[in-house]
Amino acid sequence: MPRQHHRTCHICEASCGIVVTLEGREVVSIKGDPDHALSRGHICPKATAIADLQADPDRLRQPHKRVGDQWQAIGWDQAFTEIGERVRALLARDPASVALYLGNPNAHNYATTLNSGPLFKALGRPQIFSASTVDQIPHQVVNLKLFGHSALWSIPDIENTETLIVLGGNPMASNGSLWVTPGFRERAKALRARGGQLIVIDPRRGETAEIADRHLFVRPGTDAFLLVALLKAVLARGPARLPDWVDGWGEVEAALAAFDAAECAAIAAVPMAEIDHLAERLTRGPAALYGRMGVATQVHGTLNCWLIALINLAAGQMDRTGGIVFPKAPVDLAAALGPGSMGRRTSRVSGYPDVFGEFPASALAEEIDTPGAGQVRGLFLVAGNPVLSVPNGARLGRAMEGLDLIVAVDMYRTASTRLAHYILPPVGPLERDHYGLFQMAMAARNFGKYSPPALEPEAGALQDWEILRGLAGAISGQPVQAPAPREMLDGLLRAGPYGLTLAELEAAESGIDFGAVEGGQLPARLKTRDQRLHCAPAEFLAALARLPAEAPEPAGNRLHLIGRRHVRTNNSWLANSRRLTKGPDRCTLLIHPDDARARGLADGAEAQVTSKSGAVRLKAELSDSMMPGTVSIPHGWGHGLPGVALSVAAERPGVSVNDLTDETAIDPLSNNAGLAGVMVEVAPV
Ligand SMILES: Nc1nc2c(c(=O)[nH]1)N[C@H]1C(S)=C(S)[C@@H](COP(=O)(O)OP(=O)(O)OC[C@H]3O[C@@H](n4cnc5c(=O)[nH]c(N)nc54)[C@H](O)[C@@H]3O)O[C@H]1N2
Ligand SMILES: Nc1nc2c(c(=O)[nH]1)N[C@H]1C(S)=C(S)[C@@H](COP(=O)(O)OP(=O)(O)OC[C@H]3O[C@@H](n4cnc5c(=O)[nH]c(N)nc54)[C@H](O)[C@@H]3O)O[C@H]1N2
Ligand code: SF4
Ligand SMILES: [Mo]
Repeated sequence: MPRQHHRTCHICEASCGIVVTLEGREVVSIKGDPDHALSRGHICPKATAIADLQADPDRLRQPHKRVGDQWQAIGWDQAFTEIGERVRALLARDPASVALYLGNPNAHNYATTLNSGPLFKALGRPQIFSASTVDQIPHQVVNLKLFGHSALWSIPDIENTETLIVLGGNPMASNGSLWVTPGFRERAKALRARGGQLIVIDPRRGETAEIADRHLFVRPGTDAFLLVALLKAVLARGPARLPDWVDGWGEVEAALAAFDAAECAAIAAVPMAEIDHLAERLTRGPAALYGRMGVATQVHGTLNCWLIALINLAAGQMDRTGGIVFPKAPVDLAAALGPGSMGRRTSRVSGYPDVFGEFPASALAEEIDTPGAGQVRGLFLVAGNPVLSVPNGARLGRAMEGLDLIVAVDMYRTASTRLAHYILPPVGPLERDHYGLFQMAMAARNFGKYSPPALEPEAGALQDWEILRGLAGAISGQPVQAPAPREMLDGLLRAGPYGLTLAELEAAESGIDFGAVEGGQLPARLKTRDQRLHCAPAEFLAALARLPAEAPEPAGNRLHLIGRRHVRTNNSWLANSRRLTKGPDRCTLLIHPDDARARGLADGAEAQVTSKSGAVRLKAELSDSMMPGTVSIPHGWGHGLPGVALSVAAERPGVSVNDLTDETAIDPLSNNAGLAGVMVEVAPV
């Protein structure tokens, strides 16, 4: 008898409701859940790939140990015992010699989030690196400095706005980020049907720009200049419309006096008339300026996120229905987690101050390949593939080859885990429970859903959190005594704004809807000591003062490299699903026809792309969707390294854009990687 399970898709932030039909252990179908108030039946092609993940013969189902280039399947007891001994030996020689890299899927697993602590503790004071510093950490720094808590999130209120400006995000491909907005297309359609405008500012006219009212090109990496010009244009239309709980505005205005809007606009290559139009829309009706990945992953990432907040504030859109709103999730992250601290220690080699306890992922390689006390000799990779996802991943891969011990918690042999000494795989995707601990705090509706496992784990299989506790126990010699994740979640829900129990949430198979997100949450929810919004942190003002001297150098004959996402990929890890990889080659170099012609490069021809970090060869795809002077290569490819055991991905391995990116380009305010606008040379092969 087929049976149905209502679940949340755990693959990306959109958190769509899905209905999985199973017969025995076989997935019969995966469909959108029409009764899910947040996603309203929407799914993307990746949801159905959960069936491929569950059934994939390449997915590891028991621990593996590498001896030379041979892999042996071993039992959990042996794995934990051997790892425990080896880690203790490393720590005895040098207590600072073990590091962790935490990858993106951790953010989609509440149980690992709540259970990493014991492993950190068992490792003493490990250096911690994560995908956060190749992604969203500037947003968190701005949350901390302005609102008092790194996890106090705000999002555009798309259902009530009249103008949505998207800067450096492509929700039509990514399904939204730091903004859980499943079915973006339908929401954008509704916005336009009510007479609203969607405006996209991006060096590529991508999938979101294609459905927008207006698209503007911006020179990669110059958004801070654009945003300064826009803020000045907003203020030129009248005084800032500030709520009375805002401090520091005078210092912001004084700092802006040093800038000329037209000069800034020229650096960004955006016409001043367009900027005036944006300012007009922002100050007219309910409107929201949203910035994401493309503006966060810059050396000015924090400055960008801050300026975006200032523009929304000045235009009177902060904490306003139809503007920028603060969702009210069943678990209040700003109450459940600490606010986040910065600058308590510095990294050994380059002296980067920590941000929320993390050093830049870009600095992991130098911590491994630079000798001396505190040199990293052992590495835990938890759900990450940094060789493909971190700038100059090739250097990191070379460095990792020399490590004494790598333990990967992952279910595949990837470009990174192939170098591990042990791979510890978790259960299949349908064999664990799910609650969107982080996602619900940034959702387009106030909503919650808990998904129990749809399948019993296979015999002897462990969940990620059980593996982390097993490792912590094996290293410390003390079994971890802590409540089960379900109990922890129950406590967090009870303490949350709706006082729910886990049982109540679990009983609602399509989740519980707590209604529309709304303005008017501040100042009550501010976590600053004085419950006021501090809009002029000293280090942000100092960075703004440095900005004029940091305009990108002229490109000359070189081109600016940017990335892109596609709805059928998810970072590096869904490339082994045939139903996703079918269709045209997606790992191509997008280049404007004029730039291609100038280099004698034909459509479909092989191009060599060279940067100061390295070179790759891939097929050129000519397209006037690219801003002239700019090329794009997607990330998450490069599965062709020896020892990678992904049989479907091996047919189309692609190349890694992070062989070209620059591990030294780092936002000093957040440790985030600067990905936007790496300079490259392009030539036909
Ligand atoms: N140039 C460039 N680089 C980028 C980006 C870009 O746009 N351009 N994007 C950046 C961003 S936003 C991110 S988030 C990072 C992603 O960077 P990473 O997190 O390092 O990489 P992923 O590709 O997400 O790899 C996830 C790994 O976890 C494994 N995995 C999947 N699910 C689970 C699970 O449930 N448990 C365990 N234990 N393992 C699991 C997968 O097999 C895979 O090996 O890449 C960043 N790098
Ligand atoms: N299908 C799919 N969905 C995903 C993922 C995936 O890999 N595939 N990854 C997930 C993850 S981990 C994340 S973090 C989110 C990210 O989600 P988004 O933030 O929406 O990321 P992207 O789709 O990469 O869009 C970034 C946009 O920034 C533009 N851009 C690049 N450089 C610049 C610049 O200098 N200035 C401006 N203004 N724009 C620039 C790019 O052209 C691109 O259109 O997506 C998530 N969802
Ligand atoms: S948009 Fe994201 S959450 Fe929704 S079905 Fe696709 S992968 Fe899953
Ligand atoms: Mo990400």
